[in-house]
Amino acid sequence: MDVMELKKDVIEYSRLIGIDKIGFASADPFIELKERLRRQQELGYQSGFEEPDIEKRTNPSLLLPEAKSIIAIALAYPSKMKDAPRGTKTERRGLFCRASWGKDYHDVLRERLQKLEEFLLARVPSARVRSMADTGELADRAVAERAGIGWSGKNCSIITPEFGSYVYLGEMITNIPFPPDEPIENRCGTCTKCIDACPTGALVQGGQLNAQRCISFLTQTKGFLADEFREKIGNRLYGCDTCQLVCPENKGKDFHLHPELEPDPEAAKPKLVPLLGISNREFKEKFGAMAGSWRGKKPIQRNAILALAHYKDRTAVPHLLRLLKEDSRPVIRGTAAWALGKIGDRSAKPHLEAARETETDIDVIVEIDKGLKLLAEVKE
Ligand code: B12
Ligand code: SF4
Ligand code: SF4
Repeated sequence: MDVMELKKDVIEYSRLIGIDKIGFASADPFIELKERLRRQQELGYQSGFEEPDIEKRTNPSLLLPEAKSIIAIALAYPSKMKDAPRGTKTERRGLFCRASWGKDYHDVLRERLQKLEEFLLARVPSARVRSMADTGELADRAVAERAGIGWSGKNCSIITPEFGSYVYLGEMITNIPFPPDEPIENRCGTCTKCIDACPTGALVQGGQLNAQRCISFLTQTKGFLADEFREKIGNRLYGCDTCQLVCPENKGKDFHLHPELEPDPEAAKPKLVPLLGISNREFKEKFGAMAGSWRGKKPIQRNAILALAHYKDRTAVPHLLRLLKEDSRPVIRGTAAWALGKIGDRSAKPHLEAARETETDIDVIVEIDKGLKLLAEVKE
């Protein structure tokens, strides 16, 4: 087998099936990353969404015996929405981050990787392969960095010279000794725009994230959001793009190479009030195919309530009162109570007081008290 020739063929085939960038790396253990992951764990900086087994994360041969190389792939996604609907004072809208626009990228990458596997196996029937994207054990960014897909930016993202950081990453471990590519030069230089722009100070220093403070993570939690973050979340329903939007390397980068990654504007930027009363079925129909729905309806609805509070949208008051009285989920009742206080419409006061009498959930009572206190501070 001529591995140079095979590598050339794999690259050529990858273009045919809509892979925008491909790189090859050795399957050696990721020593530096191992230390990094341990440190992040010790500091309590992880999100909890990562694979917990650090050995598996950093030693590809534990995932595929005889692992010799890793093929890294990247697919570019759009950063601008065509015909984006605009929110108005009476019809406010929330926002899903760009990585949730269009069809769930896990499905899109899985399909590309499967085609690549089939191609390789047809050429080398004895090949062993194992593919993953996001939900696998490996750190996709560390693989992409080693394979020369892009550099690791101070905002933590892998930045490609061609598509900026708006790329999804995936990889395939193989037992074929493909010649590796070289990592590429880091172009961040003295820039610190992402660190300066992060609303919560989650980027504690270049390339180091405290995920517990990252809005992207916070939008995906299911409980009450800590008070200090409630205003910072703005109108984000899922994810956060701030540290990518301010990045000069992303300037003018907006690629529309895959029809399935085009957003449905009404789903990517939905009206907030209708989200409060959406049924499970409607939610699944409208948002079910998007990556941003993976945690279900509750976090999105909680975030929609916080977004309405952020806008101080008085048209939402009757809807929030209904949630306070009728919703079976304490997080929704409590967040609605706080939002009513934040919006500052004093007509909500007797309703909050009545709910204070009948509410049995201690966490919700705490939120009702916060709502009443906020209302008491409202100037006539
Ligand atoms: C957990 C997770 C999250 C968590 C934590 C993110 C984080 N930065 O750790 C949360 C929920 C916050 C999150 C948010 C986002 N995520 Co995410 N997430 C993951 C996941 C599942 C694991 C990441 C992980 O292991 N983190 C641990 C840290 C330590 O490692 P890392 O950042 O991945 O790797 C780098 C560092 O370790 C660094 N490093 C290693 N050693 C050292 C030493 C020094 C001194 C320094 C400076 C750095 C350094 O180099 C590595 C390579 O760049 C990956 C998929 C996967 N399986 O890898 C997707 C992934 C990283 N996420 C992705 C995306 C798109 C996002 C968001 C942009 C989504 C959004 N718009 O909201 C944000 C970006 C937030 C940010 N600034 O990082 C993409 C990244 C694509 C890209 N171009 O980089 C991935 C790869 C998913 C995918 N397959 O496409 N995510
Ligand atoms: S995704 Fe948002 S909150 Fe997280 S590091 Fe970037 S700017 Fe900060
Ligand atoms: S904003 Fe500046 S420092 Fe941050 S990732 Fe982009 S180039 Fe690097």
